[in-house]
Amino acid sequence: MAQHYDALVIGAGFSGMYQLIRLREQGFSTRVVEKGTGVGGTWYWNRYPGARVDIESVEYSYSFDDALQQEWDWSERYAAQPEILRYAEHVADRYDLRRDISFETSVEKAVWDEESDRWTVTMLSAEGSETVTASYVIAATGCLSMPSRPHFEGMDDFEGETYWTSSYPREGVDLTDKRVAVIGTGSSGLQTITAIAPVVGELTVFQRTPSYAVPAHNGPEADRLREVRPQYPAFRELSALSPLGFQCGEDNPRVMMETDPVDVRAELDRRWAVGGLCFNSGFEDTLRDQAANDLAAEYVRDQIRAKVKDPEVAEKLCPTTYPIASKRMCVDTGYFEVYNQDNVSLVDLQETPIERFSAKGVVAGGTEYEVDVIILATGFDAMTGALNAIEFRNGEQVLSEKWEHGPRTYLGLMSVGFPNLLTVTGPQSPSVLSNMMTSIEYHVDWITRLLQAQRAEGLTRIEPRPEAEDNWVNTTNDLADLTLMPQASSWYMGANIPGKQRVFMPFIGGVGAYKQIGDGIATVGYHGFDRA
Ligand code: FAD
Ligand code: N01
Repeated sequence: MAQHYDALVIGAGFSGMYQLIRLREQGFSTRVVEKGTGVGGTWYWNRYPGARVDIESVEYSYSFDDALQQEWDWSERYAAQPEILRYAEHVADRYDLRRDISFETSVEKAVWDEESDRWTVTMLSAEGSETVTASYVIAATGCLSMPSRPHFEGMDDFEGETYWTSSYPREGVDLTDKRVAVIGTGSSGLQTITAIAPVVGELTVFQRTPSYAVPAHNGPEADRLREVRPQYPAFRELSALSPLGFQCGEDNPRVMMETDPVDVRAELDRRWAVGGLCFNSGFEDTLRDQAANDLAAEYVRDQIRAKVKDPEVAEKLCPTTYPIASKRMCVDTGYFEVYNQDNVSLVDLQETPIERFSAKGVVAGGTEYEVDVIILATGFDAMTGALNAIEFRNGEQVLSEKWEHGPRTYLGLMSVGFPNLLTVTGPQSPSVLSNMMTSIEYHVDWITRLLQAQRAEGLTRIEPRPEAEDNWVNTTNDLADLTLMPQASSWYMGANIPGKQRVFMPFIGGVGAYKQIGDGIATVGYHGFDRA
């Protein structure tokens, strides 16, 4: 007989870990299954040089236990990957999580059984295949956990070392004095480039599309912690109700196009000086009015021009082909200044595309760039990639096939045809448009409350109604269409993956508004769901 669990949780990143804590507290038998050898998810896999958060550490951390937030000291305003991984491991130790986590095990398939209201889940590990059953499957598989690895002709011919930022060796790589190529200039690329430029011999950056980046103004976190700690619960409550899941002082944002240009400039200057992702929160029309967006974008381009000495290189680093903030903005720690170093050069792939890899390096625009190491920072099959990689099946219906033309969910939590399958930060929830920790905690709490309600009411099945899903999908799309977001070829749109349907995947209505909707739906007995 297959082992049975109340809940099977896929993934041991911050979502899966917190889900385990909550379900255990409520007495649900729970097993977590994780591909990696340890906890931490994103922060376990992405060990590339310079990896760090773009949300301040006092916000990008769990809020569910005041004792935890009181005892943990963040060293920096924007913590780096090793510190975040230590934090994840601390949480695993503190709440004794590992005993319910199967590491180095991958969930391959889950099949719904209408008779028993259970999922039969097949997973693979070095020991072979194992089948278990679960009343609920909770996919905590991550929005940015399925790397996108484009193939370049001749990749196998390259005689040097090749690394992907999304699976960078845990022991690190000695790049001292080496000739290094970095392909990709999103957040991962920017952080890698900034971190390795001082140590490598030569650095060649292959850029297809430049990124908008705001300075982090990173530094010690001690003062901020002293300020926040005494009022942490109230501070977290404000974040949970804010548009982005962290606080940007945007309680009363102005309309840029109705504001005196001198005041606009002063506000942008002020936000630039503070640094970080709050740069865009001063005006509510930045993301919906092209003229406002152009002003903010030009402000950032001017900053780039001021930082980079060579005007030609500066222009190449200036993003012009998509609205500012229509891709998640990068938060940098001296990225643009790197191009003032003699050992750093930029190859603009718009002018000279990569033709192939050779034994000695990368060939672009007829030039062979000889290097010892190639680092690829080419991003992720975001939001749906990890979910679609699992065969979720109910009879003839498979989730990845249902989602072929884009994800269809109710609240980003469930999808019609797949009862008792819940997704943490699933598509059509705020997820990647927010401080993910806030969104993760909200979803996990919502799911836990649901499972408690099911148990209390003696119910064993829940599934969204088709009309609720249709309405939610339409709402999500309509909201996105009110903004400039769909104009960008972003991973939010699935545009970075060849053949993937272009559809704006996250819910853009804001974290606070989403919470109010989600709370309301739960409070009235799960409106829009069929329960039995
Ligand atoms: P993940 O951390 O992605 O964990 C999912 C886990 O599921 C992984 O460990 C994976 O191995 C496992 N898994 C997936 N499929 C299977 C399967 N079939 N079987 C078994 N295991 C499986 N967000 C922010 O808000 N702020 C930031 O500053 C920030 N920085 C980021 C930096 C990087 C480099 C990246 C890639 C993302 C960043 N994010 C950030 C987003 C980040 O993914 C979330 O903040 C958060 O860590 C997600 O946690 P999670 O548990 O939901 O998913
Ligand atoms: O991935 P990306 P990422 N040839 O998709 C290029 C989070 N994150 O890992 O834009 C050449 O942004 C691609 O070019 P283009 C954060 O949410 C946060 O950097 O498609 N180039 C692009 O430049 C972020 O948004 C942090 O033209 C190719 C790059 O590779 C998300 O994760 C740090 C190519 C990919 O950029 C993803 O960021 C890291 C090809 N064939 C990640 N294919 C923080 O700072 C792709 N590219 C918190």
